[in-house]
Amino acid sequence: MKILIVEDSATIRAGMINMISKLGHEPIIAHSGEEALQMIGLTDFDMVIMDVDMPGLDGFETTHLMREALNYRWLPIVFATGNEGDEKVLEGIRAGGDDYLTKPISPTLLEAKLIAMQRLVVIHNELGELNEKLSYLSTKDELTGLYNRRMFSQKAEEVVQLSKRFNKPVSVMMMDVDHFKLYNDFYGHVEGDQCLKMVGNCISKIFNRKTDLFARYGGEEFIVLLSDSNRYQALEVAEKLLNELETQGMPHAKSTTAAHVTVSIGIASLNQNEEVKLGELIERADKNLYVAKTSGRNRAIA
Ligand code: GH3
Ligand code: MG
Ligand code: MG
Ligand code: MG
Ligand code: MG
Repeated sequence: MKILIVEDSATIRAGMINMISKLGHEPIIAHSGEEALQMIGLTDFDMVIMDVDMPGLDGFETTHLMREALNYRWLPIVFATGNEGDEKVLEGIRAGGDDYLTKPISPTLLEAKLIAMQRLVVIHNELGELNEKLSYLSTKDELTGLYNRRMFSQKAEEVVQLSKRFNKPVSVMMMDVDHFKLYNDFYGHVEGDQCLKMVGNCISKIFNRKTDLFARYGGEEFIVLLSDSNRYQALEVAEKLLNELETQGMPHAKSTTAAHVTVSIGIASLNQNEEVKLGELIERADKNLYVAKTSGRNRAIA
């Protein structure tokens, strides 16, 4: 571990540097609370041993400010108190300290505290990674890497509200892979998954404006929200997607629509001055999707 020693006394500093180095850790020095605070963000360390009594900012004030500067990212802080008594210990823990050592510091106790803190750091980092994974999983669809339905709904609602406020058009596109059951039955589920990935890739390629929002909505269904686009503009991009799928030309031997994998698209647009919610737009897009399906598939209906 890289251990930041915040200590104004040269004698105590020298002793701590010696002990910490012997235990195989790397000591980093700050001569005052102010210096320690300046180091945040510039120097990397895993733990802090903080003197309490210092001229200028004392250990408690420094801890408080350090926690703030770290934006509450956790970092173990262990106080090194003199023999000021139990009240000081309580005050230190309240100020944000995780543990304390009493001066003169016993090398054995220092070693014990470092082991305990290192264990906490490991657990903390593991939790942090898990948390990151979880928040990723809660927004993305694992197969295609596109947003999932949850994330889409969350973001799309905001876009629709903003569009209404600024009186801009917005369009929703529902798309569904044609004869996908037959695809799975003929090629198998693994190939079926590859097919969905391909469709996902085409969608990311075609809907490439920064404001385009798209997601895997469910099984073989995808959804797109186009900001600042009316039904004609939406139809135009939808055609581009149909063409892109044709260019990709992934064979679909069992499709009665085309020799390649195709999708059907239903579009609904929020017209200027119209008061509708995202849910109603999606419903309307779904109805047009049904029309696209029943009128021959591989097409967009708005
Ligand atoms: P249509 O052209 O009318 O849309 O017909 P379809 O066969 O595509 O529609 P249907 O709803 O009957 O079948 C959808 C199929 O999609 C059934 C389901 O097993 C399959 N499916 C849904 N999710 C996945 C997935 O993640 N992977 C694979 N391989 N198949 C999936
Ligand atoms: Mg001191
Ligand atoms: Mg479907
Ligand atoms: Mg279906
Ligand atoms: Mg389908």
